[in-house]
Amino acid sequence: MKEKLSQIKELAASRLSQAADLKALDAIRVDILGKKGELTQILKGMGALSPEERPKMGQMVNSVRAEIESMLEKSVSELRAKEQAAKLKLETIDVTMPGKVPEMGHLHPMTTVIENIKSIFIGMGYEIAEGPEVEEAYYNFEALNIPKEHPARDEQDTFYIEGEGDFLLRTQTSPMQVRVMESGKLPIRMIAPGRVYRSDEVDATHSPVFHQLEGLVIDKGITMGDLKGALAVFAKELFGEDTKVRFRPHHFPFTEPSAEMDASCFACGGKGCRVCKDSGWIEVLGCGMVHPKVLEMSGIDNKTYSGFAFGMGLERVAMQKYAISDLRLLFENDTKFLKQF
Ligand code: 2NM
Repeated sequence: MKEKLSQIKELAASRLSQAADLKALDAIRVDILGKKGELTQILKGMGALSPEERPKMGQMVNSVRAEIESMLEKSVSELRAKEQAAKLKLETIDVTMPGKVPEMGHLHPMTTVIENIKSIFIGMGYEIAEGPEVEEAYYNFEALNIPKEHPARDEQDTFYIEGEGDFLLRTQTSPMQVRVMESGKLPIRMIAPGRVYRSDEVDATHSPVFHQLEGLVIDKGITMGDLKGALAVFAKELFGEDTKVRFRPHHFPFTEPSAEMDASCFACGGKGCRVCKDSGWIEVLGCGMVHPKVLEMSGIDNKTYSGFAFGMGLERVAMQKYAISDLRLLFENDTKFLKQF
């Protein structure tokens, strides 16, 4: 029995020295010290001993048990320390490593241009009016002096919505201006920015969806002089203090007289370059005095009130400002392109 005890002790020592983790140590504890463990089996076998031998054997078993327990404890704390050290090593942070730089986004060039133009007009006291892109045909055409058989309808034929009523995707933002005129509050000083739609094929200068910004000023005694003054200031703010403007006669159904405004080229100052195609001027917007019939249809007394209006394509402004040669680049959302702005 003595021999058996020292065998158990040796085996325990050798198994403990080989145990790789805390789980293995626990298995050893169960195998040797547990209820069905080897040491317990010996205690159970003590019934066969003589009464004199029994206490001696008991003492020996207990002391072996105590020894194994203390070896176990030592192994447990050693392994714990080892596991802790390994864990700490894994979790070590090298504060000298270069960090991952998060990619910063920025505004789309179209957004920059729109916000830029909006804030110029806000600075001049204009209010912003935004409204539906699906419009009643009346607001998009009739109310702007473009009756059913007018040729201007073909030029900007759009997408009609099937169903009850006469609905379409607006071809300009002027329906919003009609809505503001109809509301009856005067005077008016407003801009209407937003998406508009035309049934055009996509190419370098056309898209079935694009952005427009139109403006409207109505008050007593507004003249073409007010129009020219306001738009000259706008051009200076958009393209620079030295910018000059010129007006060329034009025709729009909703204004009379009508004009197109050019600004002297901001890139070459008017000498002629790639941006202005050697003309020294860039076409910026259409404008005119609101047609008396348009005022009348919206319920404004055209004997007392007059006004001017203007409209511009915002993609064109962005393309000129940033020297972008193909309109499609503004819609493709290719980050290689967008990162340049
Ligand atoms: C343009 C050019 C000229 C315009 C006219 C109106 C309204 F509603 F007052 F009649 N809104 N916008 C206008 C005038 C738009 O775009 C090239």
